[in-house]
Amino acid sequence: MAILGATGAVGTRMIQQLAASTIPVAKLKLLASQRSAGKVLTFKDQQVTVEEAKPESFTGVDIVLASAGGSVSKKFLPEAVKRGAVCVDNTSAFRMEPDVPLVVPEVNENVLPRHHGIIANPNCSTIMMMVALEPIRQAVGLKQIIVSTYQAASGAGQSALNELYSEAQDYLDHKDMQATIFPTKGEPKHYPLAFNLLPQIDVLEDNYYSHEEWKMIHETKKIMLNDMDAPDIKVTATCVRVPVPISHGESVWIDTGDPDATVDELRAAIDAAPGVVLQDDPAHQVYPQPINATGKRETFVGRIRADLENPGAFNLWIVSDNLLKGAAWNTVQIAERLVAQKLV
Ligand code: A2P
Ligand code: 11C
Repeated sequence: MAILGATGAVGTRMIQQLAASTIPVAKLKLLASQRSAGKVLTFKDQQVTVEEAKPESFTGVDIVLASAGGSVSKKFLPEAVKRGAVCVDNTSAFRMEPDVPLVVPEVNENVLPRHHGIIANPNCSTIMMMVALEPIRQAVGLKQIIVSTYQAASGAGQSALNELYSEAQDYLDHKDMQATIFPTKGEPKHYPLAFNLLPQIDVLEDNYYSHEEWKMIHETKKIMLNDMDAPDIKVTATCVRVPVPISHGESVWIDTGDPDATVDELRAAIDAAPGVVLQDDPAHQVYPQPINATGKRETFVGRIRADLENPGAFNLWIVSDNLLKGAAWNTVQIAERLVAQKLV
């Protein structure tokens, strides 16, 4: 196996998740940029030296887990496929290609056999929403989703997380905060995230939606309905970066289309589903929080309330570790399913 982007916020967690997975790993290659070549990382009880990624790095590799950015995936994954590897890609590079399955194993593992060498891991904020809403869709139906996200700094990578910490320190030291990354690299303006909220994740498109919002809309349709433009579930999103290090939160309004649906039915559906934990005890102030979800593979759901004026509609609060279920764990989980289904 190989991990491309092994030194990053997601890559380092892929190493841990792989070590804890059911996949038998005979040999692991850790690949990153030239900057990290020679660095030594630990996999299980072995010391593994990081290598600079090159097309030849993938010779003899069965499975590649990639999280080194879209352009790096575009450059290397076709080379890996050419050399016989199956790639699970955590970037957005191939997600919308029709022959690339976009997979959340709890929801649509059935599309895995259609792969042609590349399987895409969805965006973190989409994955957690799918794990929470698919059981509701199956039990009572799903016609519409309106989501507002509260996304952690680590979604933008390790250097962005470091920037949040240094800004927070500067703020507390009464110094000017130095913003160079948020809202997103490559934009002309940067704003501090510490003690702030930024309603922009990724670039703003011509219609003024951010690319992150676009992903939530179209990835949801591709995962749930197998068609990125399917009209059967209406989706709209507002994505906001919050000064939380790890774990995204989402406030989600849904219309199930069933005016007789009840909170108890939603709770029962979530309680019975894999990968999602009901954490909803208002009498005892129990609800999901990023601080508690961090380090866990599951997605947590609470604050389930019926919309008081729209029968069949509900509000929910969803939290999950964006680096684990949102990225490293979902990627390793896909690889586990590929091995179990003998698709590698
Ligand atoms: P490196 O540490 O050598 O820069 P993050 O998402 O936390 O920002 O991490 C990005 C990951 O992608 C890191 O492992 C980084 O390696 C890797 N990476 C960045 N550019 C390249 C590249 N051109 N080739 C291979 N890996 C890359
Ligand atoms: C963020 N959701 O929080 C993004 C990170 O398409 O895989 C993941 C981007 C992606 O910034």
